[in-house]
Amino acid sequence: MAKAVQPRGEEAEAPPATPNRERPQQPVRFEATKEQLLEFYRQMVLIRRFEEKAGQLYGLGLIGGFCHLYIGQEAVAVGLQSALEVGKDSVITGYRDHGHMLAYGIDPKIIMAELTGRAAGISKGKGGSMHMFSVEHKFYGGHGIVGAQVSLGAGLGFGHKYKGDGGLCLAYFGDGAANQGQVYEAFNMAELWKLPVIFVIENNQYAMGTSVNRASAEDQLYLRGESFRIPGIQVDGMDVLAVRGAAETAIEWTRSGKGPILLELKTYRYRGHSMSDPAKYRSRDEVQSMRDKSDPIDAVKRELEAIGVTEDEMKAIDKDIKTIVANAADFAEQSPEPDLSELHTDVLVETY
Ligand SMILES: Cc1ncc(C[n+]2csc(CCOP(=O)(O)OP(=O)(O)O)c2C)c(N)n1
Ligand SMILES: [Mg+2]
Repeated sequence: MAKAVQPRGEEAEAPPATPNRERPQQPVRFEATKEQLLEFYRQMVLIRRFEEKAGQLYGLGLIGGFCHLYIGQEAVAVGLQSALEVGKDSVITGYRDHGHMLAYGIDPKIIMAELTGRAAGISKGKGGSMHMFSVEHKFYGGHGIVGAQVSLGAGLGFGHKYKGDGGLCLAYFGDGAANQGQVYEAFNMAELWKLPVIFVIENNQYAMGTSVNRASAEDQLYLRGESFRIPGIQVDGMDVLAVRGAAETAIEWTRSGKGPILLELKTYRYRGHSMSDPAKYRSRDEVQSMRDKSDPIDAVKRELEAIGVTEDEMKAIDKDIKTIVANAADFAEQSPEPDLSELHTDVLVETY
């Protein structure tokens, strides 16, 4: 016979929901060598300057459609992807994807050319900002449907396990996407089948104009995997060394066959949601205060200073990046648009 429902407050004390579960180690902040730290700095400055330039080109009408910038979030992609094995592991993300491509060492010229819709672009100029893709790097997009990349990421993880290729999938999504239903179906399957997937919530505090606290009953997003037995870790996403440290822990967990893990990266986007965001939902002071107190590039600069890297050495990197970005913009402006015949190619998914 079914047990009568107990009135609230009178139930016997519940046992812990998930007893005797193994938990990952608390991550330790990564101890980077001077070379590694300089490389993190270089990549983060590249992303920042690239995105600023993309914003300018958009303003000039050279980039059309949607364009979501990654400024403020640089430490996330750089810290996480620096720990992956390019070509073995796969990466998938949403539409805010330029930084993830750059962090993978993909040529800024062909990323910028994609933004301006040129044939030399990484998706042949037909994907644009939201649909960057590189089979060679196992970088599977660039997706405009909020949350869809999470299910696809579980599928990529399934592929790694099925083929036994030793790879894992890093599936990024936002704090807004974390409230999407399919995310939890993907979580369930991923844990049930112990898929090698690192789910990464880039919590930049806003989903378009809605803050996390307005939209999320549980705003500690790293807990969102708990009911699926997926362990979660909250990470300072403005500190590239903390991010890299968390990546090490997550990779160790996932590669050793323990199944998925969830990382919540606390970060912040400085610019609007997209280029057409009037930004009425937050104050200028809030943004300025984040820039002043928590900027991820300033933080790496301080680390570099502490180990004796001079201002001049950093300026030399900045100069180099300026040239790389200027060349990428020139290339993206001058290279030809796709041929009209390309209108009818790549429309359906083919073998890849
Ligand atoms: C299924 C679906 N619903 C709604 C949208 C419209 N939309 C685009 S971005 C976005 C907000 C997502 O925010 P978040 O996941 O936090 O990512 P962020 O933009 O902050 O990187 C919404 C609602 C969409 N693209 N797809
Ligand atoms: Mg967000």
